[in-house]
Amino acid sequence: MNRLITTLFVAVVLLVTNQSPAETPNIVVIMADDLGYGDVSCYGATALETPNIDQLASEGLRFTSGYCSASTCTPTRYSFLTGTYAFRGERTGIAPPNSPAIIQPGTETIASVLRRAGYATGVVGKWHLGLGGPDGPDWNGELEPGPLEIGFDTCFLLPTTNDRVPQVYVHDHRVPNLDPSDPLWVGSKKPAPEHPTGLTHRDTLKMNWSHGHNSTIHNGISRIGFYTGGHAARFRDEDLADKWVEKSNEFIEQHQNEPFFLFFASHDIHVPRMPHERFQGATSLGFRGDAIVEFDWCVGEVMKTLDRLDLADKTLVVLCSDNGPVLDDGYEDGAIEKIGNHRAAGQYTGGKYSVYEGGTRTPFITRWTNRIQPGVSDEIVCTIDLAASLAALCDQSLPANACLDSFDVAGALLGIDGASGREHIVQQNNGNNGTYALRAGQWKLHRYDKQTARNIVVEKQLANTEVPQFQLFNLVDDPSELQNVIDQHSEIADRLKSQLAEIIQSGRSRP
Ligand code: NG6
Ligand code: CA
Repeated sequence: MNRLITTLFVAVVLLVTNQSPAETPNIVVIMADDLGYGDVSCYGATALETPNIDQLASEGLRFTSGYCSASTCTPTRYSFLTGTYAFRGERTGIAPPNSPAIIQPGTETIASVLRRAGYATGVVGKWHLGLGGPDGPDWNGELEPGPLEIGFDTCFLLPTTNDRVPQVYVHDHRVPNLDPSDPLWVGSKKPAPEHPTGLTHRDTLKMNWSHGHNSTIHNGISRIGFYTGGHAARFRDEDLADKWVEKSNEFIEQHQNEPFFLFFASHDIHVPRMPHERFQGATSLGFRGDAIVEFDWCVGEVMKTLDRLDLADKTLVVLCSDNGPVLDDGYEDGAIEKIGNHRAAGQYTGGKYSVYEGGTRTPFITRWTNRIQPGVSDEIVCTIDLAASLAALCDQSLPANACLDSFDVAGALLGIDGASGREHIVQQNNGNNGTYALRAGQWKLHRYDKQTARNIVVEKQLANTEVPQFQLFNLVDDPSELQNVIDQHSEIADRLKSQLAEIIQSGRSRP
């Protein structure tokens, strides 16, 4: 029914705007890394300016209840691609450097759906969903399965996340520029007693680590995990953003005359924050702020390409983040010391690793020039919904056993009058560890099966504190989730507890 309504809405909009209904948009999803609700100026930041993201928002729809599914990277990306909550899957927590592919070939994904609809599909940037078979990636050989086995025609990737080894790109199935006489080795144990690390050579580092991140050193930065070899293939952290822009623009240019889907997964503003020299010092917030400005520049460059190729009114752009903010995430980059009055999560409590709103409520903007009426939307939408929503926009039906938690909210994403977003959304932190929240309308239930949670103060993410298994908040009266009202509203809490248990147990929430 929902799908029928969307199709009708879209048909009406297309008629009103005098477009042929056969025309479906190109799709560009730009996902930032660790970007918080309050980190960009159109969401209230005043300590820095993000003119390109602001422009996207002023030409499109800015969501005040736009979510990612989890407050860490791997589970959000898993859910975005598969349309299924990550807590249903195995090994969906933060992936280690040698993780095998987490999404199995044959799984329906947003990319496979769009490919079936005739789209050219590409992913550029951070992957962090594992590569290779059960033994993990064969770094010197064919890196499969990976994105190409789940619906992407092409990929140009940072294989894990840049605080993890190795610092090499992956193009389709290979690490480019590998010299066979200098093979790449990646492991979790120190390869030789004399191998320099962030512990043994700490005084040589250009950015000190604060916790973890003290293994192999590359480019003056020590990382999680060890590696040797592959020197000709290694990149400089400072050049990542330029490379993503180059590859994203290349993909758009190559496919400008056919429908395309580009997933641009920026590494900004994840640690190690090492923006290009031309952005270093751009803000008063240190490298964390400078990385936000670098990300904003990337958004602008992609928008310029769409304009230059006359594609802005043929392209739906979605801007989102993979989880909320964190200040010190393992390196001494000044993020805490220089924060001043900047509120990375806006008015929300918590951030990365937490199921408070700060963990998953993030910047979320849609723009489709001349189709989306510019404005602000309070509808609840989530990155997990893009699979079903884009499928509906492209008139593709989803198999019953696919995208199990993805709702068709295309009408809300396009800002169509009267179209609503989700009624409820499950939030989680990392993998399948019994920490959840359920937002249903104005109410928010937290559930901690282990009765412990990361400290909710963004500046002090590492501390674990004891918490009651259930807490209830009223987001209208108390958006910052400071007053647990479970004792005053036990009947509402009971209803949400059952609803959450039902969503978890039934194995799906999509009708
Ligand atoms: C944590 C890392 C953190 C970051 C995170 C993944 C330590 C102490 N912390 O384990 O630095 O890498 O994993 O971030 O190692 S994410 O955005 O990719 O999920
Ligand atoms: Ca992240």
